[in-house]
Order: sequence, then C-alpha cells, then structure tokens
Amino acid sequence: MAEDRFQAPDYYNVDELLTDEHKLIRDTVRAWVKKEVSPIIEDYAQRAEFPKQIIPGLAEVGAFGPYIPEEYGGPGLDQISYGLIMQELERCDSGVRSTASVQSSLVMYPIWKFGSEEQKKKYLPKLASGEMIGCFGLTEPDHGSNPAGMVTNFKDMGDHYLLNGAKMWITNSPIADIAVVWAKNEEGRIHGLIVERGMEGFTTPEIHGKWSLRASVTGELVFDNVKVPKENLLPGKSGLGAPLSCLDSARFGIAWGAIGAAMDCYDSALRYSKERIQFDVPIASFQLTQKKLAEMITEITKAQLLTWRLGVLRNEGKATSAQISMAKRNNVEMALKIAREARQIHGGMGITGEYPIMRHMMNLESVITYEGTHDIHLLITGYDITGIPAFRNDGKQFK
Ligand code: TGC
Ligand code: FAD
Repeated sequence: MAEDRFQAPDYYNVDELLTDEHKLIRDTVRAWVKKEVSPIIEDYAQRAEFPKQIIPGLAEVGAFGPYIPEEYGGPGLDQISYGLIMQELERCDSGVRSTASVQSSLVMYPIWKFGSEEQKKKYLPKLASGEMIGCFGLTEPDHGSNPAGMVTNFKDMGDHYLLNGAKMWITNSPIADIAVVWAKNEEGRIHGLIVERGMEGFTTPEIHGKWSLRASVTGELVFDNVKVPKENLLPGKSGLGAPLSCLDSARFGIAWGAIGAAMDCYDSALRYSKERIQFDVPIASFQLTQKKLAEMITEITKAQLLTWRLGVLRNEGKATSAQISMAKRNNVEMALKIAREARQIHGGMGITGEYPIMRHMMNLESVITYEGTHDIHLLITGYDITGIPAFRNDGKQFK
C-alpha cells in the first residue's frame, strides 16, 4: 500500500464533543496504526494471513478490553473510548478491529459479566495483555441468524461436562488459546463454557478461500466428546440473552469501526480526486465527483453524531439493544456505499492494493453480515417500534 496519508474528516467539529482523554486515546491508536499496521496490512491481506506480531501492540494501546476495570488488567476506559479505538483500528482494516472486538466484547466481556471471580482472575489479565487470545462460538453451520436453534450441547457427567457439536465462522479460532462457547444443557438451556486449547477432542480447523477479511483468521470449533471441567461454566447468566448481550457490546464497537473504514475511503477519494487529472483538470472539478464526495461526508457526519450519542447513552447505561442495532446497520451500510463510490473515484487504480478501498469494500461485505445481518437488524428495529417480532413466520409471535 502507498504511504498512509490519512487525515480524519470532522465536518461538524465532533472533536468538541470529546474529552481530552478521548482525543489522546484516539490519537495514540491512530499514530500506532500508521506506524505499525498500515505499512504491512495490504501485504498480509493479499497473502490471507493475520499479522500476529501486532498482538502486543494492540494490547499496549488498550484495544483488548478497553472498558475492563484495572483490577482485572484492563485500562478501565469509558464506552466512547472503546468506540474510538475500534474506529481507528477499522480505519486501517476491519480484520484488525475484528481481532480486538472479539477479544474485548465477546471473550473478556462475558467472563467479566458472567464469570466467577476465579475465572476473571485466571483469564482477564492474560487476555488484556495479549498473552492469551480468545474466540467466541455462537454460530453453527445450520444456525446463523437463529442461534436459539443451536444443537451444540453438554451433558453433566458428575465431575465434568461432556461437550459435543460444532461452531462455524469463528473469528480467531485457529489461533485462540480459549473459546467462549455457547451450548445447551440437557434441559435445552443455553450456557457459556470456557474451552481451552489442548482439551482432548477439541479442534479448530481454519476456513480458507475468503475474499473478505483476509487479514483476519476464521475457523470452526469442533467438539468431539470434550471433557470440560465444571469450573469452566460461566455461572452468572444463562439463556440466549447472555450471548446476545455480548453482541450488544460488539455491535456497538462495529458501529464506530465502520465510520473508520468510511473515513479512510473518503479521505483517499478526496485526495485522489484533487491529484488525478483528466480532460486537463483534476477530476474533483467535475460535478459528478463532487456529488459523490459531498454525499460521503454528509453520511459520515450523520453517522458520527448518531454514534457519539449512542456512546453517551451507553456510558449512562441507557442504550437499548435496538438503538445499537440501528447504529450498526446504518453505519455499516453507509461505509459499504462509500467504499463503492470511492472505488469509482479511483478508477482502475481503485481495484489495486495501492489504495485501501477494495480491501475495505471486501471486508465490509463480512461486517454487514456478521454480528447480525443487515436484515436482522432491520427486523430488530421493526420489532422495537411495532412490538411484533417478525423473525419467525410460524405465527407464534401473534399468539
Ligand atoms: P428472542 O426471543 O428475541 O430473545 C431471547 C432472549 O434474549 C433477550 N435478548 C437480548 N438480550 C440482550 N441483548 C440483546 N441484544 C437481546 N436480544 C434479545 C430477549 O429479551 C430474550 O430474553 P428472555 O429472558 O426473555 O429469554 O430471541 P430470538 O430467538 O427470537 O432471536 C432474536 C434475534 C434474531 C434478534 C437474535 O437471535 C439475533 O440477534 N440473531 C443474530 C445472530 C447474531 O448476531 N450472531 C452473531 C454471532 S457472533 C459474530 O458474528 C461475531 S463476528 C466477530 C467479529 O469478527 O467482529
Ligand atoms: P443465515 O442466517 O443463513 O442468513 C442468510 C440470509 O437469510 C441473510 O441475508 C439473512 O439476513 C437472511 N435471513 C435469515 N433469517 C431471516 C429472517 N428471519 N428474516 C429475513 N431474512 C432472514 N459467528 C460467531 O459466533 N463468532 C464469530 O467470531 C464469528 N465471526 C465471523 C467472521 C466472519 C468473517 C463471518 C462471515 C461470520 C462470522 N460469524 C461469527 C458468523 C456470523 O455471525 C453469521 O454469518 C451471521 O450471523 C449470519 O448467519 P449465516 O451466515 O448462517 O446466514
């Protein structure tokens, strides 16, 4: 990739809504990304490889569990700080943000919220320092949007649990030391279990051939009569609401992250349009180019304001799941549309690795699907405003 010349757009002075600490955190992550990740990311994406060497740096800038309290090894930051960190990481690559948001929201969060004191002390400091990498197993081959239908299950064998089943599309599974796995007990109730690499019968085959999130590693989790110690069950919460509340945290991070990807595409397109000459003038002088750029900055600005407000609500403990869904859905679609328009502004150069556009565009095709698809989030808003869930058409919701 060409030199990282990113300059963040801030059309409505959103900076004035941030504290000095927020800006310091954001600028620190931005500088680290420019120095350590931007120079290598394109190469790793082309090779479909995760740059493992960035793990200690991610830990150092506070990207692993930003809001986890200091007593468990986290930096104890607020939700807006968490969002800004995700924005800066995804500004570089959605896969880098994925690594941090899975570790933070899908592994550390459930251990922090639903784990025993022993589990918190055992795992959280190592996850915060990057000494340990975690993954989150909810999706199954036959149960994606409908996790309630999961078939992965565990039986109480007296002195341990016996876990069987498989999870699919799991970010970081091939490199993870632990997996937070959601499975049904004999009564069909969903619980979280911490499964450690090395347990007999537990394997994590990698999924190859992705055209998206190529710098992030994705795999399966396979459980073949895995003996899980009883102390590895998360005691604090059971039922589908437990994994779904982790998704709230991750979706919140994605809402911010998508703004980062959009900003990068806009910034690159704006610069390119001023430098690229056609018909003896910069292409930025054509009204059709200006329309694209003006619409991009309008959408980015709206997303920034929406997301900042969501951050305030989340800091106050008042953000609803449906509000988070709206921001995730809006911002990812916004970013994807901007990536497509930015690709056009770059002409043929837009399809090369010289510019980050095509990589962002391909990445966002996963982001719009994972953590709840675009349409599922629409239905969550529909449910919230009408009171009628439309996820199932078996008529049960009308009884
Ligand atoms: P439903 O009956 O509506 O709800 C079941 C229980 O859960 C509660 N609940 C929530 N709790 C907390 N947060 C939320 N967001 C919640 N949404 C629902 C609900 O109140 C109920 O509680 P209770 O006590 O009454 O039992 O559930 P449903 O089966 O009808 O499904 C609803 C639906 C479709 C919205 C849900 O299943 C859903 O969100 N599906 C999408 C699945 C999904 O997002 N999977 C993501 C997997 S992880 C991932 O993609 C990681 S990508 C990582 C990366 O690389 O960044
Ligand atoms: P499906 O659920 O089969 O959906 C297919 C289509 O049907 C979609 O368009 C969907 O919107 C539509 N559809 C489904 N139900 C309805 C409905 N009721 N009404 C209207 N339309 C509907 N999962 C994890 O647990 N952990 C991870 O770390 C993780 N990482 C991922 C990384 C990547 C790169 C990807 C691609 C996925 C990851 N996922 C992970 C899985 C992800 O959450 C699922 O892909 C997602 O929830 C959608 O499930 P699905 O792919 O099975 O699609």
